[in-house]
Amino acid sequence: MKRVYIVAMAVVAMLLLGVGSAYFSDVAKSNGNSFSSGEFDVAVSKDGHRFYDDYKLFSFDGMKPGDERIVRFYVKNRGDVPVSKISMRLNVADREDGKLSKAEALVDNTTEVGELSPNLVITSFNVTVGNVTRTLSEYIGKSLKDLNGTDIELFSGRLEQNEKIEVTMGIKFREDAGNECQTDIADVNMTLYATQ
Ligand SMILES: [Ca+2]
Ligand SMILES: [Ca+2]
Repeated sequence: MKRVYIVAMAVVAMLLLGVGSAYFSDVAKSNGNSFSSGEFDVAVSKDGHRFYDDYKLFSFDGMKPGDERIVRFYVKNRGDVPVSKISMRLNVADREDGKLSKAEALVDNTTEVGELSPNLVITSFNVTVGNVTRTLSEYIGKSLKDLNGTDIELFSGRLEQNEKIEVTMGIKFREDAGNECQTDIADVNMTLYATQ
């Protein structure tokens, strides 16, 4: 058994030497080559048909505790270079809408800062590409305030030109939110980062 092994090794070594001592040669030419850069562009859409570089996706007004809304949007690769990763960062700012309401004034002593975003909670979070849906369960149960400034990876893989992803987020106004949230506004800016 041991001998067979040694013989085999010797054959391999000889074959390798043979490759190094070949005398064949050949020349091929290639002229007129060039590099050009492709376009790298992602865009966002509310309906999945018309896409924009900058677009307001939602405005939910007059919400009351217990209300739930679905945010749905699409991100498309509009360029001709494949996208390998898309992430999203939310920038959330809380403000009061003018002066405090009567009931609010009794419990809210911060007139400049609103209290809404800690009371808006993610109830569902899905990303669909083609017919595959992935749930981003690690963010469910977190508030918009918790997600403020966090980089959320929406997609990783290969998104070709004109392919898109669909993102849906369920957001619920906590049932136990207090009067300090009345007439408050949470401004949400969303930035989508795409990587080649
Ligand atoms: Ca306040
Ligand atoms: Ca308030």
